[in-house]
Amino acid sequence: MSLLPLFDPSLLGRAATPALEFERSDGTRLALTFGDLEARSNRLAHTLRARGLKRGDRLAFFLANRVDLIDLWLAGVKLGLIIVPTNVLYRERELRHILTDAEPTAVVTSGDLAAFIPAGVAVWDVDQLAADAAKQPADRVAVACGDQTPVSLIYTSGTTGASKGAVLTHGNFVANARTLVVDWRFTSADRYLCTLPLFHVHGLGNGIHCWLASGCHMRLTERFEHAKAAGWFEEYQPTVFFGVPAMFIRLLEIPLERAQAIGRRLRLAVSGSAPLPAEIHEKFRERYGSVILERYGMTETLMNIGNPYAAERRPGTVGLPFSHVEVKILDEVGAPVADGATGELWVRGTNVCDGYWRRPDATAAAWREGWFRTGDIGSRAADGYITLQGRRSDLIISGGFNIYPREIEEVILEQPGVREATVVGRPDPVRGEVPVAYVVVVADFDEAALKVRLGAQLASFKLPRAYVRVESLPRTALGKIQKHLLPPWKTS
Ligand code: MCA
Ligand code: AMP
Repeated sequence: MSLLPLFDPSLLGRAATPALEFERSDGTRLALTFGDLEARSNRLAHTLRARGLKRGDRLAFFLANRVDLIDLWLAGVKLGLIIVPTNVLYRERELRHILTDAEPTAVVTSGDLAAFIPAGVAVWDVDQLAADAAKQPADRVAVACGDQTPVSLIYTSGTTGASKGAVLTHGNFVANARTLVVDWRFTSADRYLCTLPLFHVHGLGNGIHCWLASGCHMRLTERFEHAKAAGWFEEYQPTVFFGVPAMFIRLLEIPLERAQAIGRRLRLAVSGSAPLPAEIHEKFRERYGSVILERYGMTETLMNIGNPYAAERRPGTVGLPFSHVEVKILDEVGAPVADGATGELWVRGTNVCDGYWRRPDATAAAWREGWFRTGDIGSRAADGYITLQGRRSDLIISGGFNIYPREIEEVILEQPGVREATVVGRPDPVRGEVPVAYVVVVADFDEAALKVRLGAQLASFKLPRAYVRVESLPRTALGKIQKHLLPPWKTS
């Protein structure tokens, strides 16, 4: 089944019902019905078709949250396009890799962001596209798509450093959304507050799809701004909120009485994308009277494991496999581990994509007989609850955004005066982890120039919080850096 029949009870069946209120960072708003969304995406689909796009073509976007992004996603679904989301915080270097690999016909962006797009890539201005679309008819354009039809190429690094496009199909997203809507008891009466970025599967595959599949109401913001969060919750009175742990940590700053009033309306708060400390789970319950439901997913697999809606939501665990997912935990030689023992999680199900874009080698390394190797390490308790304990790779997750140290190390090593460099994650009270660089420098090293170089080439969340100078990096006899032997980093 394609995504469109999942959305049609809302797009067509509830056409006159208010669907969405979008709030820009400047405070201005736009309210739309489901019928408006249907018409806008049809007009855009006509425009995209007139610009030559056809089934299977890639179309990238580099945009902050805005309604045009939803139009683009729906138009892509209707035309059988493969939409390539990119993180709005990326800079030219990061975009170049994705855009070279995905070979999209064009990248849709806004005027303020266009300067970051590498030369040689066709750039379509989002406002121009919308102006063209407004002149098109509103009748539906739809190309036949099925379970296996790719709908998105989302870049992720898997268990290795090089970013690869996970080829997600209509069937993958349908399986994910159907399960979440049922398990998390979405109804058209819900009010969902979406502050997550729509270029990741958390905001897109969970947020947008649960909203469209259930026909509930959504308030979308341009981004999460913690200073505004209390006001958003109080005014909108959401029944559902999805966030990364950094957002829940920020929400603890809201005064108790206001938090209690917000909590009385909130029937479901879901955390994912990074580990939620048990202490935050508890503090949120105390403050809001709401027990966070923590779940675990990946770009390649969408959602795999989650705490139950109607039974114990156990702090520090990610819960039980979703109904469409099988999970096995294997040791280093590939044998299943006993309850309580630690191993690597493998998953299988209709949610799991079939492979990476044009990377048969990486696909063969990560998939085996339909099972996907997650790179996440964990254990299962006797009653089935799964706890994650870390990853096989040295991935850093900061505020829910993934950071691969090697990418930062490469840019640092391009700086004159740096002889050696390594980057590790260090604990941070809000973002979970932040990157810290350890550098071995020669006399003419210029730290200020290095910061300028990194700021120009990497997304802001990847910039090291500190540069610790060391005489040498601890290495094994074979020359591999032993990150665990690096001296601790002190904040002050
Ligand atoms: C942060 N910034 C942003 C955004 N988020 N800019 C534009 N759009 C955003 N969404 C920038 C800010 O401008 C600032 O940049 C810097 O990042 C930090 O902002 P700050 O206000 O200090 O934010 P914070 O309170 O630390 O919170 C950060 C955050 C952000 C809002 C929690 O990290 C975030 O949106 N995380 C969501 C990540 C996510 O959706 N991950 C899902 C991955 P400057 O420093 O230049 O001023 S999907 C996944 O992992 C799997 C499948 C799963 O399981 O879900
Ligand atoms: P991504 O590649 O952006 O899809 O990130 C997926 C990774 O995020 C997973 O492999 C996990 O390491 C991590 N992750 C997602 N949800 C959780 C969670 N609830 N607890 C711990 N780690 C998580």
